[in-house]
Amino acid sequence: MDKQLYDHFIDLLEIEDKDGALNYVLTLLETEKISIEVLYEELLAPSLLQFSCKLEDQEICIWREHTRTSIIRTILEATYPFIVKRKKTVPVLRKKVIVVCPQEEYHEIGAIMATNYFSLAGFEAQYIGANTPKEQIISAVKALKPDYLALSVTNYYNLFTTKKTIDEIREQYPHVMIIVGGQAFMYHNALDQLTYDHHIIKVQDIFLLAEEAQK
Ligand code: B12
Repeated sequence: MDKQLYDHFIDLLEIEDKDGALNYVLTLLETEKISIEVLYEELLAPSLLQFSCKLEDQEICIWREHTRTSIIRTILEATYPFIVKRKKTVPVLRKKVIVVCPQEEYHEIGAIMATNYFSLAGFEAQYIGANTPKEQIISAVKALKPDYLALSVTNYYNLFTTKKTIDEIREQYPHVMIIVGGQAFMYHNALDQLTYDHHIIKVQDIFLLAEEAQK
């Protein structure tokens, strides 16, 4: 992607110009200058992951980070019509995935992006939400009968709850395939105690999973 596009987007975010940033992204999508994938991976994700404050701005850092997150969240939701449009061109897999963040996990931008990727790859994808108690995840699995349960975890401290959730799903619904994704799984040994079927690091790899699911 053209670095100028990213720099301009960051300039708009730096001055917290929500309308400007939203219009800029929507124009890029409408004119097909960028794809959803490029938008998510090269504009939206890095704008959060690389957020930093100057030393003299420490006092205003937290609310500025929250403001930026809120802008990105709005932009992400505003891309949904483009997902709906593209979904019509994608072969249907007849595989259902539910995406969820376990209890105490409030980071959900990555989970929403992953859900949209699942949709673009042909899955029937449903995002349940952030901070979802184990009982609610089990209830959703019971009601929706998914082929896959995808857990998004960012905070390392939520891995214990994640393990308990997975163990119970495994026991009650052994045919449901478990997918894990998110920053928490990148820590050393993070996956050791878990029984999972797929650990997806790059969201693009959801398309590879779709190919495998088709076989
Ligand atoms: C935005 C943000 C928040 C927001 C989240 C809002 C929201 N609605 O999501 C709020 C303000 C709520 C927040 C709160 C906190 N945060 Co915070 N937050 C961030 C920040 C700046 C960006 C996270 C983000 O959205 N990244 C962009 C997305 C797109 O990236 P991603 O999540 O990695 O997702 C990608 C992949 O991982 C993957 N993926 C993710 N999930 C899944 C799932 C599947 C199935 C698949 C296939 C792929 C996949 O796909 C995505 C696209 O590539 C990070 C900084 C950082 N370096 O990450 C800190 C960060 C994650 N937070 C951190 C912390 C410590 C906290 C708090 C504890 C702070 C506090 N003291 O209150 C709380 C914890 C809340 C909780 N209990 O969950 C730490 C985590 C450290 C750790 N222990 O692991 C970080 C790393 C900041 C830091 N450098 O210290 N945070």
